[in-house]
Amino acid sequence: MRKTIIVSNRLPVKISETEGDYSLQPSEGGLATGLGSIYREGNNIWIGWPGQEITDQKEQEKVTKKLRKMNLMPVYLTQDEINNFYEGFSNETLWPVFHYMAVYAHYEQTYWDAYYQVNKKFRDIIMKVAEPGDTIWIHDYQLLLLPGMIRAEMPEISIGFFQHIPFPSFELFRLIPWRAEILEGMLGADLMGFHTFDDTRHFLNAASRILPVTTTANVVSYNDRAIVVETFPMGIDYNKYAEMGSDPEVLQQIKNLKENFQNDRLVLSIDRLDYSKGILQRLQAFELLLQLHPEYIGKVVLYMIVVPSRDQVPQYKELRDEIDKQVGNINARFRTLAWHPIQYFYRSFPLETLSALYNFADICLVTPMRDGMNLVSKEYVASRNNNDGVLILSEMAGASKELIDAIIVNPNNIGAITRAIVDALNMPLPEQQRRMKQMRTVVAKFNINHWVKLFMTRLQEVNEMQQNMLAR
Ligand code: GDG
Repeated sequence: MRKTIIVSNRLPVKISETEGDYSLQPSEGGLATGLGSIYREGNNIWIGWPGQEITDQKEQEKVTKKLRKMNLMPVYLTQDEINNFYEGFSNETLWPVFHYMAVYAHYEQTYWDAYYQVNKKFRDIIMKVAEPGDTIWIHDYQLLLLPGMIRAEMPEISIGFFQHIPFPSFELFRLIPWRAEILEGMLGADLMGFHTFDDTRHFLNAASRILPVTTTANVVSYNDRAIVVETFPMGIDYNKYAEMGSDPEVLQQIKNLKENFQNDRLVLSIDRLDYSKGILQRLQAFELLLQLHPEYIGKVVLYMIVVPSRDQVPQYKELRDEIDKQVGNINARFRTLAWHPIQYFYRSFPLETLSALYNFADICLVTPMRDGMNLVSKEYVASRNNNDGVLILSEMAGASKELIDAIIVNPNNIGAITRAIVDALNMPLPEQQRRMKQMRTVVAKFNINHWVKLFMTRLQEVNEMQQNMLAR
């Protein structure tokens, strides 16, 4: 029977260990939910790193057994591989360049070597299970070489690739010393997907400038194959967020928030710690708001959650220290006896708390410098069952191409963010509702299931086209 193989760096599972006993919990992320309908079926499978270093072979066998029961298959990484492939090439080379922060990029041969080797490791494991007629869907920037490596082994297999982060303009991409190898790897796929039309265009442009290929509209001709490159903006599990608003635990937390912030308007900000998220600029805009509009002192609160991430890496640690400093300064400068301008949390929260905040916040402030899509903006919209509330969204987030009824801002323009907050605070309810309704229609329709179906259907069509071309 033909099967589908999903491949991503991380498996959709959380592993916890107590005294040598490993317990596995499925993760609740959007991608895991969307792809759940695929990998849990029949003999389909999801291949990836379980997210924890397990060196002992016996332990590995135990965990593998448990994972296999969930249709998951592990790729175990050593600490060295985690350091050089994941934290190194993926997060210190590709991540900054793809997010237009090239000054943060390190181009290390050891990182590249590990990236190549780990992509090969993934390939070897896939080769153990892949059979002719199967479909393979590979995800994201950690595995850019994998489509090409599989193609070399199985020329006729159907391979889809989706990139969750931006694809930068050619002028940025060309900086990477291994740019040709990366593109060759990606072009092993039959169908390549990005969140936005600009990412798609940038990829096509980079391919045609760097490799001896011909491109027409959205097709790259390379090595006698036609690779289709298209835009698939990813959605969320809309119903989950809409329905969570009536969950008793969420309702209780909303009640608590109402009691704590009786007279305050709440501006919500949720991100992982990352320099691409524009957290410092957001703080500056909020400070400017209080400076230019003292009437909001004592009345507006910025509720800011930063989820810990990579904080052993110097740039991330510096960012964290700088956030601490700015939050401290703003709170010291503007606080009153009864009111704190910024409620800042450096930790993650359960989904119920997030949902309560999405429901309660008057404004959601999402101002990344670059973001592939940005799911927080969509989750806020999906949670607003009363159709009120205002989303302020950076034009650099992929989501801004769909959520055009948000207040769209350039995240580098601090004054514009401040003005957007003022506009949001003063937006009449009918206008809030008009905008929110439009956005909810978009988020509801183009949800995660729609996205998965669209990509898989297109992959099948492209594969049929390839088969016909080969038969000719
Ligand atoms: C990549 C791309 C693209 C956040 N804090 C908590 C928490 N979250 C959840 C949110 C949301 C997710 O994390 C973050 O959304 P992103 O859009 O940043 O997704 P990533 O997977 O990190 O990033 C991005 C995405 O892929 C999809 O293609 O949009 O551009 O960088 O779902 O709700 N969840 C919980 N507690 C928290 O404190 N439980």
